[in-house]
Amino acid sequence: MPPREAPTVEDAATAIETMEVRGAAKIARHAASALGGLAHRDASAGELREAADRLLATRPTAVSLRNAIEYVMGGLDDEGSSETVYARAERFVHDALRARERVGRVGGRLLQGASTVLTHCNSQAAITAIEARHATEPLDAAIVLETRPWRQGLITARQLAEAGVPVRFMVDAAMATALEEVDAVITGCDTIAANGDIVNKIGTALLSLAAQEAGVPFYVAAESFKIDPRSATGHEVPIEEREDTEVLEEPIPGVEVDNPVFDVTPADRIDQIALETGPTPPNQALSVFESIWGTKTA
Ligand code: RI2
Repeated sequence: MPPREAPTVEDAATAIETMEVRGAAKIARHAASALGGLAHRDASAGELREAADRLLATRPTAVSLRNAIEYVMGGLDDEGSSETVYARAERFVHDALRARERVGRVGGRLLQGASTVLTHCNSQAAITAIEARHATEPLDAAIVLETRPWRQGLITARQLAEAGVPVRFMVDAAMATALEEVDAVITGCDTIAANGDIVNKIGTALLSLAAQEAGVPFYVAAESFKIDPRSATGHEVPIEEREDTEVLEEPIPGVEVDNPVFDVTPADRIDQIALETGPTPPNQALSVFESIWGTKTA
């Protein structure tokens, strides 16, 4: 990460808030880069702490953001300096990208034997896994759900099509119909709770239920920095509520809009999580976090 290319803290915070930069891993890398850039400009410990708070307040659900910030800011502990903060930011960005490649390979192996796979929302970890699977043996199709209200499924559909994967695009409500011909579901996630529940884009919980009913395996692709040791279950993770206008452009008098953008998929509906260390049963994800990040976070 060349320091000159690092965004300013305010630019990074605004880009994350407005979802110009989105995706659990990408927002974590973006925040780490911004802190690294600030540290490189010899910011004081106070300025760095203020910047960390500003970045932390941008999006509440994805623990990847908090883990990245805590890891980078850990450079201030034990006589650390802004130089240590910069070095940690660089290391986080580098390790996060390497972790995604590994997650992709692990996820690709989990999808072996599946000819038609289905995904929801836009997760670079899940896309990397689908691409890895397709590279080993061509898929018949990747079914991509639209993912209301932001329609991030469109980004996924484009990315997979550009990678040469045959894509079929369906509305969210068609998931049960789609599952009749799907061999495996794979999604990303924003947070994995200590018990292995995952928090991902709204609709994932329903998808996991439909997959269970249809007897289709449900996999999650995620880097270990999306594990939240402080949330015992997914229901302790704060769920972001976004603007009403994302759902209903024009208000209707007497109609209230609720727009929760994430939901909780219980651990017992997840077959395996593809972490960078290998396929992991959900209830063992926490021990992977502790072995990788336990001593590195602040
Ligand atoms: P990667 C996204 O959140 C989606 O919920 C996606 O499944 C998750 O982050 C993980 O994405 P949003 O920022 O880190 O679109 O795998 O709200 O790219």
